[in-house]
Amino acid sequence: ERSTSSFSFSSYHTLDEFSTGGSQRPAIWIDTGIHSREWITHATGLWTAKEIVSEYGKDHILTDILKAMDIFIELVTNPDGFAFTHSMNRLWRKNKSTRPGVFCVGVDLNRNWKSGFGGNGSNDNPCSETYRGPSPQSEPEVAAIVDFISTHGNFKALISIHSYSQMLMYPYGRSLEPVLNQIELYSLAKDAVKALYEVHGIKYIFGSISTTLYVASGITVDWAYDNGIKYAFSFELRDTGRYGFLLPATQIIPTAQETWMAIRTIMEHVLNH
Ligand code: ING
Ligand code: ZN
Repeated sequence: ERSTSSFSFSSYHTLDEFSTGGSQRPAIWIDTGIHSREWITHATGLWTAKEIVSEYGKDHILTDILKAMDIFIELVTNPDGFAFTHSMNRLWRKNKSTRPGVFCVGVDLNRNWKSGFGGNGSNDNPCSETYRGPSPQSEPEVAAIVDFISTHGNFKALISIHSYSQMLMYPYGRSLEPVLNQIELYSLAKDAVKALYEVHGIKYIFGSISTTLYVASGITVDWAYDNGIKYAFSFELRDTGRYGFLLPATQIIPTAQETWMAIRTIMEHVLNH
């Protein structure tokens, strides 16, 4: 049982690995905070890391998962944006990249991925909140993940955590076309949402991104799916808009507890398939 910070991009930008040994075991990726203002996601990821470490050896399902697979969590996926939400603008979403001759700051890191880059539901205007950037993976935050996951070569699941809206979704975002295993993903999402509901009675809706929310191109989970990660999910955590991004601190632990049960359901399925 160990939890190690296996490498870091900067003091702020670290990846946590949970592993019981082996090498290049089948792995599960979780990222939080790709949009800096979605503070409940970082908090949920941190609580999840604590839960994984403290429940290993006690929770039989988690123990079985960790005996066969490794879990990686990137908590602060957009470090510059996150710092800016503390110092200047609590509602900043994008990263903080600047380019010569471009007046507006920042790229939407959930539009900068190669799959469907430039398609519907992304924007080529640098001043837009969904600006996709000049080219696929132009942003170091995205390029680092692409490089890490591709080099590793054995990721089976990817879970990208956003807020808010109370949804659990799978590809595609870029089109209404169903993925090949959409029946399996639908039924797994249904089970995960049920496990979540049983904790505190919070209702999530689920389905593909494009049919549940809206069409969005160049997104993390479409890239994962297109690169062979057949269990690719995106959460939108609490709430449904009363507090939105400014979710009160009293809801952090309940949100993390219920989200964990959904994540655990997904991991258990991945272990058995
Ligand atoms: N909404 C997401 C956004 O990037 C989303 C919706 C999630 C799209 C997952 C695609 C994949 O527009 C928020 N709240 O960030
Ligand atoms: Zn988001």
